[in-house]
Amino acid sequence: MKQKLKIAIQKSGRLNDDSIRILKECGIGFNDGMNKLKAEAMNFPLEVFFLRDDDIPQYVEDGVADIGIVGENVLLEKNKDVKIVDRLGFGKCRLSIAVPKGRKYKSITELEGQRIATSYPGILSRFLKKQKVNAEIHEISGSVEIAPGIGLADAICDLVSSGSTLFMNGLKETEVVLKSEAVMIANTQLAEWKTVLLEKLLFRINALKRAGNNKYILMNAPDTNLEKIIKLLPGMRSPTVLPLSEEGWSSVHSVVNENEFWEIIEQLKNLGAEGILVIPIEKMIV
Ligand code: PRT
Ligand code: ZN
Repeated sequence: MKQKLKIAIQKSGRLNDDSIRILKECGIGFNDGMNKLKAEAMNFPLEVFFLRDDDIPQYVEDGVADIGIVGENVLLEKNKDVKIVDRLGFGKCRLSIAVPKGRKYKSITELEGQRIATSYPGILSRFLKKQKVNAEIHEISGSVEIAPGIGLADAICDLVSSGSTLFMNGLKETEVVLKSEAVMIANTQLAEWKTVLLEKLLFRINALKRAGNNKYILMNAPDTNLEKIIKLLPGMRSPTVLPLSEEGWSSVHSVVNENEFWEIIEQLKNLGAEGILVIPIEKMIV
């Protein structure tokens, strides 16, 4: 039997869909049927384990799985000996402290001696220690946001994404303890052949990430401003320039980074570029 790399992903929950999607977009197909513990990939030597996210760091540390996809918040809470090999750009959230909306709050020193409910006692206690604040940490496993309302705590420390859960429970965010996203973790002592497979996988993931951050753009440009337009568009090596059948105009193609995108479009328009088309890129290999 061919040797396989073993990856652990969340069985169900917020990271499940995106973890499966990223592998599929890397060309790795598998049956992700319900109630399955594991699946064999069809076109990559990979075995996929479906687990609870909380268990993934331990499985990777022990080498039961070689790699795994997990929220950085879970990883830091579990404090296991694994390494982060890539940040995946999904599952973004922050771990924040929140207090009742009506309470006046100026600084973290006001939490001295107070009760804070959280499912992240490890991360929170390290954070408070750094801030030189002594508080009573109450560990609860779910529905943390109701703790102040029922008199269990004065503040909470929980994951936030849109902020609507805090809002609905009459709470306001006061400190960001951690910014988190899904990360790829790996066992620290992978065999050479496993490292080779991991590198292959990361190469594909990076092609996806790069593509997601870039757009392919095409436009008609007046030849009079062609040089200035080309200077704005670095492209992969340099932009493609093709003559239009109408004299004095060219078609220019290039790749533009999302962060600079709107600024560049403005400048292109000012230089007389017309018919600008922007197209998503599926994969980008440099
Ligand atoms: O069953 P299993 O143990 O595997 O899953 P789980 O229930 O422990 O985790 P799950 O699926 O809820 O979340 C998995 C991971 O998704 C987390 O560890 C984070 O890394 C990431 N993530 C991203 C989030 C959120 N955003 C998020 N908003 N995890 C939880 N939330 C919760 C938060 O706890 C709060 O209850 O959503 C609520 C707040 O959301 P907003 O949008 O109202 O602010
Ligand atoms: Zn969990």
